[in-house]
Amino acid sequence: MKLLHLADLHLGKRVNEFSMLKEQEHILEQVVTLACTKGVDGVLVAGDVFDKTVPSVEAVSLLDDFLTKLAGHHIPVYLISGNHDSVQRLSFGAHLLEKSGVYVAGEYAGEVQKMCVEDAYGPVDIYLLPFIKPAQVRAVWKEEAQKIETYQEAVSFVLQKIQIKPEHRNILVAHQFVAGASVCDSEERSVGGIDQIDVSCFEGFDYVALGHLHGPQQVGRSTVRYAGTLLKYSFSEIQHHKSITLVELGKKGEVEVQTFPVSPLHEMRQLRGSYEEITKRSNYENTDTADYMRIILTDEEDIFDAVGKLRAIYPNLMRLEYDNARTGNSQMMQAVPAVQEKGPVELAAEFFRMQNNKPMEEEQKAYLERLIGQVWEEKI
Ligand SMILES: [Mn+2]
Repeated sequence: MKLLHLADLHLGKRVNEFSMLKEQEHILEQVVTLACTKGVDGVLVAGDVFDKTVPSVEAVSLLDDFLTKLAGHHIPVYLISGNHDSVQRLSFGAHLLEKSGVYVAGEYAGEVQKMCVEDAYGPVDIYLLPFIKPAQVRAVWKEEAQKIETYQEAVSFVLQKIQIKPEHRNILVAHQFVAGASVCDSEERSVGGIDQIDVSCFEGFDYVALGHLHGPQQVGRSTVRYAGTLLKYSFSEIQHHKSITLVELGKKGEVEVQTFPVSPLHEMRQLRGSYEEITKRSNYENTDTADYMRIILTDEEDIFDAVGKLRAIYPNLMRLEYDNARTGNSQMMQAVPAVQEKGPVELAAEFFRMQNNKPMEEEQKAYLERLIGQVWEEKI
């Protein structure tokens, strides 16, 4: 059985104010083509279908188009909601869609949706677990789950409720943050890593199709995998090789994972140099100037209307920065990842120290930690 594994489509996303709709349309066409040429038996979409809980009309019609095309080729789709999706909106028409072979698990209401399919080697059970938080699990299971506080406990609890048949081949589609995986700037993760779960939660599943983290990667074993986004959504992803994951199940215990590179309309890249170097024809004439650009100018003097002038050459200039003695940007830019690695409590504590000239007390820190945790937890 062959299945495509996709995740984090983020339809409707804007990157540095540039709409990604045309790119997304282009890349989804590649998905449909690959699905047809490989003769797949289904497409798994592991959450974050839309970028916003209230997606734009264009984003909705892009998904509509994609699902209609796959249904037209009689390729079933198994789709879950991610932390960016609105459960209710994604679930709209779910029962009607099932008739066309589109299975949507929008909301976790106590049962993990299970789809049973079959091939020459026997049954395959596909479990669809939407993005869950501890509070949701407590709300559904009441007393039984009152002690659940962490994501780890919540996901373990929910998965233990599933009576998987060990003789079947079992697939799980999920949208969570598995500890040990590498992260990038376009993801929305919780504070202080409280949303992390351990890969051991997934024992018993032959393949785990994950969404949430945007870099394609395996976690723990080759059969627990983040498909990653199909496009680069931040400059921290310049080095990523975005791809479509194809999973092939043979008889029980045989799982093969392959990736197929995708090509966007425009690449994302970074240039650094003086205005003169960057605008010199011989330096750009053999390059794709329509790429999404981040340009770092090293001139000591600001260039008048640099963005306007540079866009005459690089129409898709997304970000312009200066790195010179005045901005001290080289230091600043090194500082940026350091800031991003810090949790909000740590950042708040630093700010507190700057404001008050004394460090935050342990009690204050603990209070803040609790408060931030609660805010994240209750945020739906
Ligand atoms: Mn995402």
